Amino acid sequence: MKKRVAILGSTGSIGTQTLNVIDGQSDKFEVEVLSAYNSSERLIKQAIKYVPNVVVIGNPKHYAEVRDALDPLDIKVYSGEDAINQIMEMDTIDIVMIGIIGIKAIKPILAALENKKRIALANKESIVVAGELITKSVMDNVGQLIPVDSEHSAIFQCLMGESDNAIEKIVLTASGGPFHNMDSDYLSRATVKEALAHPNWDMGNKVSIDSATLMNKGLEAIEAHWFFNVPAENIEVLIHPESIVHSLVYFTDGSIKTQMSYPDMRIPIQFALSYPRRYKATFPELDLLKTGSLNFLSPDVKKFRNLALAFKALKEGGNMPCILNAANDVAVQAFLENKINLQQIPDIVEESMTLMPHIKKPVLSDYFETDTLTKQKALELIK
Ligand code: MN3
Repeated sequence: MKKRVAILGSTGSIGTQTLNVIDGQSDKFEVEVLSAYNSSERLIKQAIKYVPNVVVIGNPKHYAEVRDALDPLDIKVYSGEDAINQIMEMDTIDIVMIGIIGIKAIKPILAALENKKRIALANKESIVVAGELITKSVMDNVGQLIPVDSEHSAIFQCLMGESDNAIEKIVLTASGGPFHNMDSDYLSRATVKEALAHPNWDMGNKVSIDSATLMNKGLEAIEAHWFFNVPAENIEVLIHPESIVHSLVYFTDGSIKTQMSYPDMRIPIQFALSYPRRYKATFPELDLLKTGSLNFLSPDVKKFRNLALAFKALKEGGNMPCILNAANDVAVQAFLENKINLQQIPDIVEESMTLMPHIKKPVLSDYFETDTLTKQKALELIK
């Protein structure tokens, strides 16, 4: 029987690549739910092509438009963020792809876990901010939370069959973004266009800027801590400009395992859907004879201060990663709007971490409150 997939954020980068994977594996998977927040036109086009049982348009403003367009087809159309949580109760969903960005993914993730759905998690912010609650829910529900982030998918694959063995350390690889060779001065003059031009990966704007500042890797260190239960001291970052080695796991016996492939998100997306099986890919396989040499360098944490700030937030715990993430969100947006330069992003993040109250044992509502208050604070700092 085909696995039925719900895609949250189906019109975004992860969502469209997930549909592309399903196109190539149409005997294995089918689309049960498509959901987007604002992109109603693209959502309608996708719904006409895939004819899922349910379509959710997040923003109620677009509800009538989507409902009317899909009226001739036998598709239920819902609207609003609560609808996304409610559809997790549908027993016709096997796998939920979380392709939306931001902490608004936390509630759908918890709802999916409670309803025993496999989660393919492409959203970083949710586990960075609420990793403690999410991993507790995974334990309580004996849930399946499979990483889609390429580094974490690599680590996850390296750890298959290793549950009885201690991990000595995890090394996350980073392309270094477009600026890893540039000096700090250059970074403070970098344009939005340069910062968005990621060398290897095709990604959304927010992740591209986070890659250029290495905040992306900082958030991924926090993500790795929660996914694999490894302390901050045993997580390291290596710059690897070719993006072929997608992270490494060091074991105590001196062995190092890695997963290699071209930088193509469809590989971790497909694996999160097919796990524990592997299906024949419809996209190109890595040719080592064509990749040339692979290089590894230490990240410069003086130049890329976000990376050090993220490790600091991870060590302090509680709502500190939430403060880091919220301040960074606002600062990245301000950079995209040309209000601050790239090197002011860590300034805003660091000041927010100093000024916001640290809650050591936050509950769910604390995260949403911390997010709102930190964003207000960061906006004040930018003005
Ligand atoms: Mn990644």
